[in-house]
Amino acid sequence: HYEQQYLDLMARIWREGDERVDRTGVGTRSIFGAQLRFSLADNAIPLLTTKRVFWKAAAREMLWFLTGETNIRPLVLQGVKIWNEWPHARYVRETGDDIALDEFVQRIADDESFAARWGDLGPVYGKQWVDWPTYRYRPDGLYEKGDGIDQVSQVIESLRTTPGSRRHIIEGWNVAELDRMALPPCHKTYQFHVGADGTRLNCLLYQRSCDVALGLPFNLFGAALLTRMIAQQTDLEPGELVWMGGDTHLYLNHEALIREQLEREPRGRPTLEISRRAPSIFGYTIEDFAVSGYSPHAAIKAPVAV
Ligand code: UFP
Repeated sequence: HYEQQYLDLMARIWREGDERVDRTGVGTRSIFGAQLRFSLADNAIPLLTTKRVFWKAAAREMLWFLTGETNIRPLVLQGVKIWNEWPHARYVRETGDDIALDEFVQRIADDESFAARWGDLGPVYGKQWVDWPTYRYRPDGLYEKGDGIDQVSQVIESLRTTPGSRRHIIEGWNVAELDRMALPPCHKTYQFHVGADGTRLNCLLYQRSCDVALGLPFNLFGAALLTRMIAQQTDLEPGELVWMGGDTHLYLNHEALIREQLEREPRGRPTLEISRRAPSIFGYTIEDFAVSGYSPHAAIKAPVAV
């Protein structure tokens, strides 16, 4: 079963990983360098079945990236909670106001100007993907702002015109702007590749840092969905998703989740259907996506390290 790779990775990290004190102070067991491979052919999707993964949240997040948005408000209004902890932590840190997370999120939803001030994550994925900033030298030696680069459109164009290229890359790691991001990109590089017979689109995701229990299930689904949308837009068949991790870790406070999940058996092979071809990569909506054959084991709750 495709999921066994994930379970094996989880078991190996828990068994053999180096214990490290990480940035969050929670502590991890970690290995450096890991690879997973999943077929995306015939609508196959690397969605975990040993616990319920709320794939719609990952899909909404992916659509949000494609809009170039970096404020959490549109996600909050759709009930997607995955980014809430970061702005909340910053708010508490910078104002000293010890507001509860739920209350903070409610304010983001209710108060647009509060959201504008406190809901922004800085120039994270969406900004870099579709509007990577550029600068021009002026004759007087100063810089001025140039037009932003839409990497997503450029990759689609290059896949269409030079499918054999080895340069189909969407990059999130904008070195000059890392210090303004709430979280420097984890899934930082997506490389696309057209398979030897010229009909299949493969994707390699390089993730520099990976929370295997909570982050990876989302990141795999997101990458697969992005690949499927781009394949549809470029008239290619979905090929393979290759995932590569840098610091690939389990948080020590996820022990209960890990023990529970490793006792479960994968169940069935869900598929992802995209019901229509949107006019462009930016035209998809959540209603265009359906997952079938998904009857996973129950969700497992665990705290996210901020
Ligand atoms: N993380 C993921 N996937 C994501 C994301 C975050 O696994 O999509 F946004 C995890 C990895 C790590 C933490 O545990 O969040 C980021 O911390 P750091 O920047 O210190 O690597």
